[in-house]
Amino acid sequence: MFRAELDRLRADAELALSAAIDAAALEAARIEFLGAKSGRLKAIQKSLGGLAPADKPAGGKQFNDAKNAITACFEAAQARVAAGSSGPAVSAIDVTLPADPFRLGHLHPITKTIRRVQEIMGRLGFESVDGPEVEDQWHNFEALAIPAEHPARDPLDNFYLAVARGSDPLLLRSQTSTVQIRVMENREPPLRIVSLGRVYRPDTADATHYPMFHQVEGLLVEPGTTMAHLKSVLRMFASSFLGGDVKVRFRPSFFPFTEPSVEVDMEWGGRWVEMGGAGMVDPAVLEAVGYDPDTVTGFAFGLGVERIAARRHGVDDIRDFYRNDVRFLRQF
Ligand code: FA5
Repeated sequence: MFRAELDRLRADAELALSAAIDAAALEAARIEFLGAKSGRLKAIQKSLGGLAPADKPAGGKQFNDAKNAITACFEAAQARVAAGSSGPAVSAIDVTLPADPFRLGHLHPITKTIRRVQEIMGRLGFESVDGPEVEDQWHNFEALAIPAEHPARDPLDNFYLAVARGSDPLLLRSQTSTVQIRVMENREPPLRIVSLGRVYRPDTADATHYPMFHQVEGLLVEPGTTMAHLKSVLRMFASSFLGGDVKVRFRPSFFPFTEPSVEVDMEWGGRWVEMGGAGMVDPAVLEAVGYDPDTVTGFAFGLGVERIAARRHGVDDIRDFYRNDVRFLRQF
């Protein structure tokens, strides 16, 4: 009993004294434990008299040890408070304060857009495939019926590399239509593929242009395919991606590798914005990859990923996707 009480007293005193952060707290602890009249040590000293005579010598020694330890602890606390230290490390940490928030990162909005497009097109049966960003003239132009004299091949409109394959300078691909060719060269119809990736053009950056951007390319080659299938797939994609109320418009246009060709516009903030091009795969392209244009038909489309992402999230300027301002990026 006596021993247990003494141990508890000693533990309480050491805790109170080492946690005292100023002279007033130290004095309060001194009075509570070491006070000459009603301190807890004094009270326990009185109970020594109640011990059996045989236990008294051991009890007296235990009492003296505890008293010396508490006194030493008091002197150490006194020196610490006098030196202006705010207390031992244990009292400097307030475990009741809320922790620093742990910031989690997340995917870039363009990466999220790419995954969402892949998921929607996947549900329509389109398999996702990749192609290289460094391309040769055949896949970027010639197989797509863009001959050597075509203005689209102008060095001012492309990022040609100082590296050539034979006499053929390589370039950073200017469109994902290259992947149509790569897939058709290696597979037989029927085909439904979608390819999302970076393309490069020396365009001046503005609200709807950037020199590096992403395209989503779709290609379907199946018997009996018509423009009606193309329009349905694009409308279905637009309403899944942007919401049921989006308006889609098809304007007659020209691309060397589709015939007939259309521009695909979507209404954005009260005005129509061009999202991409599309059309029925040109027989010359089917021939270039070794298909028989008399038995095979298909459609293809290419949309700007930054533009559809901007339309979806109400972003006015696609340059914001690449400014790396976390206040902007955190919103997605
Ligand atoms: C093409 O690139 C064709 N390959 C599309 C195509 C594919 C047509 C298959 C027919 C069949 P165009 O150059 O129009 O087409 O570019 C397509 C889309 O890419 C544009 O509508 C636009 O949304 C986006 N785009 C073009 N240039 C930029 C740019 N500098 N920055 C951001 N987006 C761009």
